[in-house]
Amino acid sequence: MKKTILITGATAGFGAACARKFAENGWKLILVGRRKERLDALGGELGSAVEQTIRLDVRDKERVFECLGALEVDLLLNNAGLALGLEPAWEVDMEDWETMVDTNIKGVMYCTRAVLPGMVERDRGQIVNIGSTAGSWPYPGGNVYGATKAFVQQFSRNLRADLLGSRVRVTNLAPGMAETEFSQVRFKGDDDKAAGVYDKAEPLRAEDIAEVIYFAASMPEHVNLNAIEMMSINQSWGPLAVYRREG
Ligand code: NDP
Ligand code: 8X3
Repeated sequence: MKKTILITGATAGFGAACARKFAENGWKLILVGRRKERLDALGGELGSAVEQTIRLDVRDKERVFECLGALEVDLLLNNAGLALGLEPAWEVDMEDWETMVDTNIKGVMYCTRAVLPGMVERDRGQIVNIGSTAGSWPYPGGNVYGATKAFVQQFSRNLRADLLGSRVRVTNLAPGMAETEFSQVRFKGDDDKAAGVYDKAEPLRAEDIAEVIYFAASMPEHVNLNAIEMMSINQSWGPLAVYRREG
C-alpha cells in the first residue's frame, strides 16, 4: 500500500521539493500551507499523488487539530517555519519574535500533537522536524530564530524519549544556508538583500534537503536517524568572537 506524507509549508522551498521527491517515488501527499494558489498549482502539477491540499496556518491551534487530527499519515514533515529580521535583540520588532515563536515552536507542537496519537495507536510512523544549524550555532541577529530551532532540536530528542518502546521514529534535520524564499521572507521582500545572502556561495538547494528527508524515510523501520546536520560545501563554523577595545 502507498505511504502518505503530510508536509507543512509545502508551498515553497524544502516543502515543495519534498512534495515532488516523494510523489516521484510513489507516495501520497497531504500538502499544507497558507497560499491557496500555490497549493492549487502543486495539486495540478503532481496530480493523483496529491491526496489532499489543506489551506492552513499552523499557528491556528483549533484548525490544526480540526484539519489534521483524524488523518492517517506515515510521515509528518514539520517544515513550515520562518526567520524574520536580523536585528540585534534590543532593536527587534517584538511582533517578529512572536511570529517566529508561534510558527516555529507552537506550530510544530500543534501539528505533532494532532498527528502523533494516531501514529502511537498504529505503532507506526515517522516525524521529521526541520531544525537548523542556527539551533546549535549562534550568530549575530539569530537571537529568537536560532532559539526556536534549538527548541525543535530538543523537542525532537524528547519525543524519542517518550516514544521508546513504540515503532514511531523522530528525526531532527538541521540544514545550513539553503537558497529558497527563506531570505525574501526574512528581509520582508528586499530581494537584493536576500540575493546577497547566497551570492557566489553555492548554497544548498531545496532538492538536497528533500533527498535527505527521503533517505531518512527509506531507512529500514528499525533505524531511527536522531539528528542530521548538513551544510553547503562553502559553509563552515567561525572562530569564537573576541571584542578588542580601541587604542
Ligand atoms: P520558504 O520560505 O521557501 O518556505 C517556507 C514554507 O513555510 C512556505 O511553504 C510557507 O508557506 C510555510 N509557512 C510559513 N509560515 C506558515 C504558517 N504560519 N502556516 C503554514 N505554513 C507556513 O523557506 P524554506 O523552505 O527554506 O524553509 C522551510 C523550513 O526550513 C523552515 O522551518 C526554515 O526555518 C527551515 N530552514 C531553512 C533554511 C534555509 O537556509 N533556507 C536552513 C535551515 C532551516 P505559506 O507562506 O504558503 O504558508
Ligand atoms: C536557516 C539557516 O543560517 O540563515 O535556518 O539561520 S541560517
